[in-house]
Amino acid sequence: MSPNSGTATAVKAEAPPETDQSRRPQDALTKEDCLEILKQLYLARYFDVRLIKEKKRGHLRGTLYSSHNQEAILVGSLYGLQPNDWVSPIHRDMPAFFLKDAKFKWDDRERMGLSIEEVCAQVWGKSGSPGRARDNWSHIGSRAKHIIHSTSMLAGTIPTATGVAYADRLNRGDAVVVTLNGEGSTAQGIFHEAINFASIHKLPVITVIENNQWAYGTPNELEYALEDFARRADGYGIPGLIADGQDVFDVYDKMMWAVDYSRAGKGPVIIECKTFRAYGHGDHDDDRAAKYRPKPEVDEGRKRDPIAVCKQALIEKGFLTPQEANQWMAEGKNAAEVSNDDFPPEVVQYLDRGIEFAVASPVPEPEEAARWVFKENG
Ligand SMILES: Cc1ncc(C[n+]2csc(CCOP(=O)(O)OP(=O)(O)O)c2C)c(N)n1
Ligand SMILES: [Mg+2]
Repeated sequence: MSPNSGTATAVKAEAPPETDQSRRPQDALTKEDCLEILKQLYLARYFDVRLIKEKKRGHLRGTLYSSHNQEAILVGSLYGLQPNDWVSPIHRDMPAFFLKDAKFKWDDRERMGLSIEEVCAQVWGKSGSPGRARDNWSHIGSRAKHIIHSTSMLAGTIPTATGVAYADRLNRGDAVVVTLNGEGSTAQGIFHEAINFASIHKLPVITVIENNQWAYGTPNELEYALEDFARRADGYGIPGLIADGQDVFDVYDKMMWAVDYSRAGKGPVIIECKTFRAYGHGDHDDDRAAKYRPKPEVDEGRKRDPIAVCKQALIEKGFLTPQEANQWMAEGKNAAEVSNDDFPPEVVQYLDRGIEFAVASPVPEPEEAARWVFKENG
């Protein structure tokens, strides 16, 4: 008897329309949407370069995990979600905390994302922040805003996301849960356990893998033996899509396909977004990374800046003239080379407001250190 015989039929996931160019979700986006998407890319980039500058000036403590060159993954994954959908960002995804549900309402404190004030206060370690200076910057979340708390344990958020999706289904909800992870996380056993469970129970968990080709000092070829990471999905009988992580509209297309699929109750999806880590693992690793990654590899990986790729797409869509595209030129520049004039003024003002709030916010009282460790009385 062949080991493959038996009564169970092989699970076959619906084929994703990776080659179908006639029905792209991006083609339904209005000009206003597309310009907002470009602005959100600027916003994510400006957050990153501004924090690098603030840290160099000695205004910040803690490690900075740059999302430079990976912004299209954040914006493209989040833009089409419903407010009640859940997201689970990790260390490299700081802008995701304020980009969730930001579409046209950055300043609305009621929206289903953290405000720029809360996120900046978290980075500055102040009491006006969700974490109240008790932990690393990126270790924030909000149950009320449907953001799963990030942790240091790589892949640790995927089982949590699976549990959130399971609970939502039991409560007859229609939310999808989007987890963002580096490709390094996928070597954890819990990655397999969580996705296996989600696929068996057809839970709406969309796992975005930001494949930036490095996990700290470990390159892709020492992380997995497949050509495309997305093929791991085959082992769970679920779709595994590949997106161009530099192209916000390609990420959006793959994400919207996955959202439709998962929301319809068909189960989880993995989306591998191919990109490249711009700097070291964190700013403490920049000098070492310059030695363990050959310069030609870094130049190649950063050649297609997501802001430039988006502008080109908008020109082709007829939503931007070449003159308008040249108005702000942040692309291709490191934090040290870029100035406020390279960004739309509203982007700079938005961050200014967050930073002003953070700086003015007090540090927590010393008595707080012993609070929220054990169950509080009353
Ligand atoms: C379970 C676990 N193992 C190791 C670490 C230490 N660590 C933190 S980030 C990191 C590399 C992560 O690489 P990747 O998942 O590709 O994300 P990237 O930093 O490239 O965005 C490692 C090894 C950890 N936090 N958790
Ligand atoms: Mg990585």
